[in-house]
Amino acid sequence: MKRRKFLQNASLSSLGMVASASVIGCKNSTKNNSGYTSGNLAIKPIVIATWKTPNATAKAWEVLQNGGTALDAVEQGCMIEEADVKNFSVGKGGLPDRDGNVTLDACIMDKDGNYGAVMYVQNITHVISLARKVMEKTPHVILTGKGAEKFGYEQGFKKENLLTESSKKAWKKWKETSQYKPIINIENHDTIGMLAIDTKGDISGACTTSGLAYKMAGRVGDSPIIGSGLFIDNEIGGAAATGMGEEVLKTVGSFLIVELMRQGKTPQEACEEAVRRIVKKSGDRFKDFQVGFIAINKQGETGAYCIHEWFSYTVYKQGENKNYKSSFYNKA
Ligand code: SD4
Repeated sequence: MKRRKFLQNASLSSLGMVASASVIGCKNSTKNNSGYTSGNLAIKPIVIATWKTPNATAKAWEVLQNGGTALDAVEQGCMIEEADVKNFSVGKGGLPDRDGNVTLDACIMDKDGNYGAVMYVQNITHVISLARKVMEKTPHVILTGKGAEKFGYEQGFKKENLLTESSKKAWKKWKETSQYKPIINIENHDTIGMLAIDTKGDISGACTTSGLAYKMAGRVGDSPIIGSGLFIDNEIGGAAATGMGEEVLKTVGSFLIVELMRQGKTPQEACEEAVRRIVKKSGDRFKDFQVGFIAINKQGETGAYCIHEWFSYTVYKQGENKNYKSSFYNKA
């Protein structure tokens, strides 16, 4: 498992693509923590994602630069992490549950408020695309487990073994003690939540994960649940979460952030309020778990906040792909 420690503002902009990001007028004038002062201008296209995920944001950016929709961008961006076997929290190579089964959760939400999700899916790598199929090809919003898998095969998805040798090895090591206690930032935290604004100014979002490592069989976290792991309102903005899903679920964190932005808070202020809400409700327990949020508003202003140090997020805008260290609550 990886310990996530990233330098503030570490530049990842060597990925080569130089963009002609356009700007549109807006009333807000706010400096946000990704170093962008909007003045009277809003920025698009733009993509923001949880953790250090420069390849995913680069892919999304490429889609946006070619005039693609925010929906295509977030799907294709997330697919990069799903296929990356070195990411132990997403897709193929994700760490398994206690029984050694890799089970995936994902959701996607578009500019019109449409939403699709899959939960507890085995044997299919690109669950973000499966979630999109649920949204676009079924009368439903959520499919789970075997039903989702069956639908996937009908849609042409490939059956694959998602448990890689290194994840299997890590699981066997875990079984020696079988201790299930969250260890902040050292545990399984690379879930990707991604938000994008396209050249038309429309917002979409996606979130995909293998969930907490060594979870109980059948466990589903916040990531595929509308309003918790992800929420988009094209009039206002979007938000996504990472970390201890049980705590995000109890406060419906992403929906809360979008509603706080609707009330006039900046993305940064809204993320901070959502984290404070979780901390307050948890009593002393917050010391033992991590939660991080990212948010974007219609003007392309971004925000991020977490409970404990070392959550980071990646923003691709104006031709630059950068990773930022999030500010955090627990200074103790
Ligand atoms: C979950 N929120 O299943 C996810 C885990 C996560 O980075 O974000 N890991 O609870």
